[in-house]
Amino acid sequence: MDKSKFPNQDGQLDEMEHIKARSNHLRGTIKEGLRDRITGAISDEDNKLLKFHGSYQQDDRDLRDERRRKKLEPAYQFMIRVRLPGGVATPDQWLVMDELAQKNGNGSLRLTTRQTFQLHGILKWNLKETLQEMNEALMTTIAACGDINRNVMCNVNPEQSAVHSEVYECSKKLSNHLLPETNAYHEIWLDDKKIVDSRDETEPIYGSTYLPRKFKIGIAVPPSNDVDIFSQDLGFIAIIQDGKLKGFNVAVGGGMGMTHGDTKTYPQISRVIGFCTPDQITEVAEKVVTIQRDFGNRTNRKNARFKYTIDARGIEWFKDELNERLGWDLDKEHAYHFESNGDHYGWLKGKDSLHLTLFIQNGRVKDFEDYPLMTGLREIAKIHTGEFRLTPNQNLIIANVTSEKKQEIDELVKKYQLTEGKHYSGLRRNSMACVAFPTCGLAMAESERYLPQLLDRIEVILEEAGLKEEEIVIRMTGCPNGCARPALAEVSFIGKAPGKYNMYLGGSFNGNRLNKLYRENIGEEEILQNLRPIILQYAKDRQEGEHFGDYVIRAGYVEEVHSGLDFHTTESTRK
Ligand code: SRM
Ligand code: SF4
Repeated sequence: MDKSKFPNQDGQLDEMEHIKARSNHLRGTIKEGLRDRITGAISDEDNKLLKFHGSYQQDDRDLRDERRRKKLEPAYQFMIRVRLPGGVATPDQWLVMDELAQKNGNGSLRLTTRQTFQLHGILKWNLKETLQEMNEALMTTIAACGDINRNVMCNVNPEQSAVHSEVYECSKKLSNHLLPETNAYHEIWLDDKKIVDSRDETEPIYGSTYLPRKFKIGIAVPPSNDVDIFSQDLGFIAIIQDGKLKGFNVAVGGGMGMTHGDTKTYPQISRVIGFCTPDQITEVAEKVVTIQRDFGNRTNRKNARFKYTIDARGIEWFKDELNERLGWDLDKEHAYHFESNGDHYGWLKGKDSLHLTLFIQNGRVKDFEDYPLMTGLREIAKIHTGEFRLTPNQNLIIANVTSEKKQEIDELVKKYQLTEGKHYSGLRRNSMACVAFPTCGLAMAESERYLPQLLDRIEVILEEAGLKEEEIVIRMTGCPNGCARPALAEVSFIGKAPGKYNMYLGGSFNGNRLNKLYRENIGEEEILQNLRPIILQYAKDRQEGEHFGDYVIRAGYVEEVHSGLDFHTTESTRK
């Protein structure tokens, strides 16, 4: 590949750059690899390209050792991620996903932290059929993963229906505008004939090596910051005046991922740089993406995210570059205020209809022993006439329910115990955990399978402190990649090794501040020993309305972190 196309790149281009360049616009040899019946896997190079098609090759890590002992190849299987802007799905689409999970997947659906579905456990032989059936239900997986713009998030907003539809339309517009142009997806999965000679194919926005790294966009509608706008590479904050959408503040350069022990990597919060109108949103997004395309680091993937591109050159450089590419200047940002980054559960009244938000623990939809969640949601999908909205907190909204349908839905909720008899603590209602074991190849510790247990024990302390109802944002991930956005939680745990976590404190309740390392590499007993005195003290000393994350800073447990650049450097523990 021609390195001169990318200025500011010292050193050797990362191998992934060469893979993209020679991939023939993301085709590689995926098609041939799927036909190979000798192995359940595809080649490493195709696996890297497959991400752009919305799928990852994985293996069941619970079975790794046993299969190795038996000299069998790992239990290869694939994860499929749908591209679902704003997390909106029709009841029919829900039913198709449910059926595919039963037929080809592991019998469960995963609602992700970016408002979409994931299927796990798909065998190579079933990949194509699964994608085709999704396609028939008008769902695609293209660019759900890979070095490209991913699923565009959008506030789920059950309260302001009119604004929701407008903002949701913007998220679809952005998502479509930033899709790759290659016909590879259609050829490989949908048996499309080659429409053009692929040598003549172009990618007007991305170019043939796409972006240096993944790219994420979200739209928030204050006062809700459910999309965690400050974690996005590019965020739009809706400015509503007199009930009408006036435009968006533009925020750039957020991101959560880091590597343990590598202080050149860090989570970062985005910065608001100006304002644009709804008509300008795609132009702004496109220009921002091209700046990352041209200046992002293509030699070191660990420093290739957009946040590093901006931090390396400074926000003023970025603003000038953007204004120059736009040919006009962003307006001055407008005032805004966020209250929380969580969801509001139960029934809420929109403009013309009703919305029911259900708590889905860690986004896992399956039938549990005494809790037939998947069956219950399937029965609701069969009668529901509105839509489903997957929330950025891994929960689910049965949206746009007419008053006539409400009773029927209530009966199903009761019959399948979807909320009935479950009184979740404020902590659990505000919890998230990433997938981690057994499917995630990068997991260092359990997350989804462990957090509920840890919460049981923290809830005992909360009960003792009289804080069972207190809303505290708690998040866990199995490694520092940050898939449940842990750096923005009031309390978080990031996996280091089996049963061992780093504990962070001091994020804000509305998601506008990074937290800080408090204790390193601790197990469950130490977690509880460390948390208990802080929680008891908080119950005694907190000021009126003071959130836990603010309290731990005021009380001196951790320093406030103002920027990701200080994440590793401010004093770690004062108490
Ligand atoms: Fe993630 C990689 C799961 C949201 C940062 N993420 C992965 C992979 C694909 C592991 C891999 O590369 O082999 C995980 C698959 C696990 C599995 O078995 O399903 C994975 N990420 C997830 C999901 C499913 C977590 C969940 O519990 O919901 C989320 C899917 C979102 C979606 O629908 O698109 C998910 N990942 C996130 C988020 C949160 C967000 O985007 O709002 C982040 C932090 C924000 C950010 O990007 O900065 C995130 N995932 C990462 C990273 C670190 C990127 C970095 O900057 O260093 C990786 C690893 C990588 O890219 O190298 C990663
Ligand atoms: Fe896997 Fe790490 Fe993401 Fe969790 S945070 S899903 S362990 S990559």
